[in-house]
Amino acid sequence: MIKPVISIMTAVSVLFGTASFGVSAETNVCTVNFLDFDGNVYYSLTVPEGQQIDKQIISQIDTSKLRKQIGTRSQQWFSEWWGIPEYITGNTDIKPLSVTGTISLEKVPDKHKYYSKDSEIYKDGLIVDITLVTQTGLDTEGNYTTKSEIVDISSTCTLTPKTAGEAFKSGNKAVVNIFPINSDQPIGNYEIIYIDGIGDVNEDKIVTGSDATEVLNAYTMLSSNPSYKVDEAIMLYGDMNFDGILNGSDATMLLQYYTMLSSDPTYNLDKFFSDMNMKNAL
Ligand SMILES: [Ca+2]
Ligand SMILES: [Ca+2]
Repeated sequence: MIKPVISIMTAVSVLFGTASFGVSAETNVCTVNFLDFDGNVYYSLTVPEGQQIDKQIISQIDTSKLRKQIGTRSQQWFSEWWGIPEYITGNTDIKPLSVTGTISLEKVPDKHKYYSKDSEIYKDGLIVDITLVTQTGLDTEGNYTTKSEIVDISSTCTLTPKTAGEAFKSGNKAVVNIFPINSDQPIGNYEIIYIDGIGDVNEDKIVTGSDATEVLNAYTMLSSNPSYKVDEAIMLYGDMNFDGILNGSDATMLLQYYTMLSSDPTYNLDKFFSDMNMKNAL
């Protein structure tokens, strides 16, 4: 009675053993290549056919070097691996998805003319964008699908020089460089000029009520006598609204500026023109 059982057990054991041997001999080992953005092998591992890739191994692949500078304005970096099969059935290439960021200077600041060396360099009007193109997958024809967004980084950019004092240290013209945050490469630059003496029609290097009075007097003379020859300095420094003619508005503005200056010694013409929203002073 016992013998047949042993015989069957032996047969099962042999059969099992043979079957087992057969599987290991015939199981293929597949190479799984993780590619870089250019299609070169970045990381490689082997997986027995029919097996899954250990997710932990995938998460431990150092992707920090999957970063590529494209020209001076763009960078491409890794976001995720695309299309990892659940079971590996043959040699497999796995492509990376990426995000490409391109920085662009859309507009330099509005203000190009400065009237005080105490001013900060104004940033108003500056537009610097980063366009982010994120790959979301591959379509059936093998093309990347993407989504885009534009991020305004203007507020984090810095201007050099920072002040009109630095800019006009050795002349009345200067170039301002625009730097994106954490970058030592400017994204662009623009020229600024310094215009001295506006408002100081009597050329004593200070704007006071006397300057406003002189402008008002000249305007009064001009009103009653159109052929009245306005003093050159009054015309040059007293046309406060830059419209090319001398009138009551100029005297009023000059008086307003003098009033502001009297109550706040740090006030200056650049602040004044900015407060007055004087576009033609830019
Ligand atoms: Ca003066
Ligand atoms: Ca005027």
